[in-house]
Amino acid sequence: MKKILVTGAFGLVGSDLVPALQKKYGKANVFALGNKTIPKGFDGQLVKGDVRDISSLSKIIKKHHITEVYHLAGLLSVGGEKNPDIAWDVNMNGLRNVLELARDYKLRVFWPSSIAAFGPTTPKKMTPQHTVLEPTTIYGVTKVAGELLCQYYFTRWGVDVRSLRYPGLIGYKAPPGDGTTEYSVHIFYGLLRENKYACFLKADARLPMMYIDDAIRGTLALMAAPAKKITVRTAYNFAAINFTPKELVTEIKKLYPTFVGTYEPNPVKQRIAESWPQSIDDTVARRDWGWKPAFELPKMTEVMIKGLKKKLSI
Ligand code: AKB
Repeated sequence: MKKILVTGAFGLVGSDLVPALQKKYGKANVFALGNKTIPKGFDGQLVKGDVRDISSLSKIIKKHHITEVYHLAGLLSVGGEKNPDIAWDVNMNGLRNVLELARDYKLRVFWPSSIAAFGPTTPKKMTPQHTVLEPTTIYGVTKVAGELLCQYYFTRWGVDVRSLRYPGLIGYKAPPGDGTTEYSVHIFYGLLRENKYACFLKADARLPMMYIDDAIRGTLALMAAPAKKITVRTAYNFAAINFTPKELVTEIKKLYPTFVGTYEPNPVKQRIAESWPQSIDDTVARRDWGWKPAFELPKMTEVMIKGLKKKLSI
């Protein structure tokens, strides 16, 4: 039986991934590693630690006979610009520690890359799998370096590490993180709390996005695929939908006609958004391990509102 460790277990991805893994493999076999933000009433196996500390990670892996790691802990784009040193330390040293332990203990690893690996010199529309990677954020730099490190550990040491370039992910279980695409989560809190939201990006800032259920399904499918099917050992392009803040506001207004969406672009966040692609070509993921998204913008909007209303008891 697999024994799974999830780092960053209580962030946007972890909050949905941990229950999905618990359902698939049993609560006894999934260990959620949290550092600071551990929600009250978490139902599962909790371990405490910091991914920057290789000896505590090693003890956890040995003690619980871990066979697979979903290494999600890391800073996002906006958080990274506020503190580049911490972003480098957590994102790079955390990943390197996990890969070192994966080599020693023969672990399979999932690590998320991001559309942040791309930059202003990357083709913006239907960005291909293999293309220019010249990001302008420290977060993006850690994603490119991380992708290459994963590929290095695979080719040099045979570590079975797999990765996806996540687009902006939208979910309601965890509070939104300190990222650029996160306006698409904040907007639903604004809707339900005040019936208005001032977006920190321009109305026409088109970005690749995905509902969290699609992201979790894709992540589990990638990890379950036979190793011989995995032809990309940096990170797969991974796509579902793309929209602008204005298009999201329009979609929300179909359900809540009095909702007011305004635009107050923040220069740092807008610059980051402008440096990223608008749409992604995920042909290689579709071909290699059968990726296919299920959520379009209208369905995502409906499900987000329903889920968040329940969470906020509205
Ligand atoms: C961010 O905006 O920083 C993240 C990402 C696209 O990786 N959501």
